[in-house]
Amino acid sequence: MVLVKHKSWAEPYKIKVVEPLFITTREFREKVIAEAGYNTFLLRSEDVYIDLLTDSGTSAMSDRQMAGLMLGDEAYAGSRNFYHMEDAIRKYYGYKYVVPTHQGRGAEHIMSSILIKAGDFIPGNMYFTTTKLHQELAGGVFVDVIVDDAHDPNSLFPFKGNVDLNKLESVIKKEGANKIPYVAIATTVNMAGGQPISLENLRAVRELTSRYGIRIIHDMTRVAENAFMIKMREEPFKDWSVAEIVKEICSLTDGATMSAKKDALVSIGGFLAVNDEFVFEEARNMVVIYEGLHTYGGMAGRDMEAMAIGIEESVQFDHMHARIGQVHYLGQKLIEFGIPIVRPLGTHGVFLNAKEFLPHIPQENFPAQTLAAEIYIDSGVRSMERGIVSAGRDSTTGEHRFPELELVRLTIPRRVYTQAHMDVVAESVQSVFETRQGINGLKMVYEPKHLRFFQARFEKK
Ligand code: P71
Repeated sequence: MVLVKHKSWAEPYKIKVVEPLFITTREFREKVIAEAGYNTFLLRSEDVYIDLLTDSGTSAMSDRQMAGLMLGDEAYAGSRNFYHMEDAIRKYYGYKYVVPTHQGRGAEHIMSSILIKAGDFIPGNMYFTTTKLHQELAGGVFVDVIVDDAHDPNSLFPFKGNVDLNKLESVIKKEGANKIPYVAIATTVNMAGGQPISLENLRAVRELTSRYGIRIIHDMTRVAENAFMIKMREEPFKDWSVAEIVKEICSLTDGATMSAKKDALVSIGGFLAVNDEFVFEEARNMVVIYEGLHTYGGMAGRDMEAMAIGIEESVQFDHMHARIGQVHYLGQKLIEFGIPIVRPLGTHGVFLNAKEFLPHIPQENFPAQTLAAEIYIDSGVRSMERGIVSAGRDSTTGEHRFPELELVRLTIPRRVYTQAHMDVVAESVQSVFETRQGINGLKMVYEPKHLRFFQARFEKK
């Protein structure tokens, strides 16, 4: 492990290739965001200056990964890159059986279809949009059992990804263990602000679920980021390596779904991994229907090679230190400017608290959606709504869900932007904050049936 001798961190790489950025005018941005229905998902990427929509598939590859692309074995069956990827998953995550998919939601689809039957309940540490939708499509109902602190943007609790064990045990007692195919544990919790779960809590969840014979399925999309936070914040593990903590987390669960577009530093890809041979057999049957053969699952050979290398890079201490250091640099600036954000800072982005930022806009007029559009207009910085639009409608009543957290996510791709970009972002958020009184809300004029936030359209109220 690299010893940290100085207070400051620096990126553990130098830049070999650059991609130019273009700055547009405010007038142009006002026009294109209106044309995009005030939805940042509907903007063209070339009209964006600094793109903080997501950290998904947007990270920079290393020269080793790029070299790996050239080693792509594009055979239809049995590509050598599949076996490299499988070896890396076994080595760093420890799961026995691997089924590749095109991305995370492909794995969620298969896992949910195999394990969930109509009338089941899936307790978890907060919902994620695609995960919950696949649980519902399989006939299940998601039940939130995360600690209350996770719903409070001002709570400074260091492990807001933790499960409230009393809530979990009440659900098990109320519904019966036979109605709970698994407990869904995410590392980190995206919708709470990229918040980690502690190892102590995960061990307690394991102990409780084992008593009732219930599985734990792990959404391991940002597991290495979670492991880094455990190392930093959880005393007993301060001398463990990130890799050791990652392995320990995985060993406390029965299987996982992964969007490799985040931690694993690739543009596309994912997998599901399990220790149970029966689930593996079922998943191998399903993958050929929906994703591709069981040795590529929708990925090219080159993608699998880049993933194998990316997994190894993701657990390096100095990589994670710089990655999360950059997120915290931006967050700290915003705190100094007095901007309301979710605290403590998480791992993959900074989350603005739109309810406090725009207190005069009622939640039904979409304060976070409005704020994301205003930041784009101010500077060309693209962010993402994570509030009432993302929460969707209640599947039984058809009414909007009104989540406690009404957030705008400034998500940082890995190894892509510099501290100077972060300064520009912070200054833009500050200038929108100074003019917040003059900002009005939106009304929704088009609403798709599923995952509405991707394609919904709005007009100024
Ligand atoms: C993110 C994404 C991508 C995304 C997905 C849905 C709405 C908006 C943006 C994807 C995740 C994730 C977690 C914890 C599963 C997926 C799905 N996140 N679990 O944060 O964060 O993976 O995109 O590869 O299908 O921008 P997938």
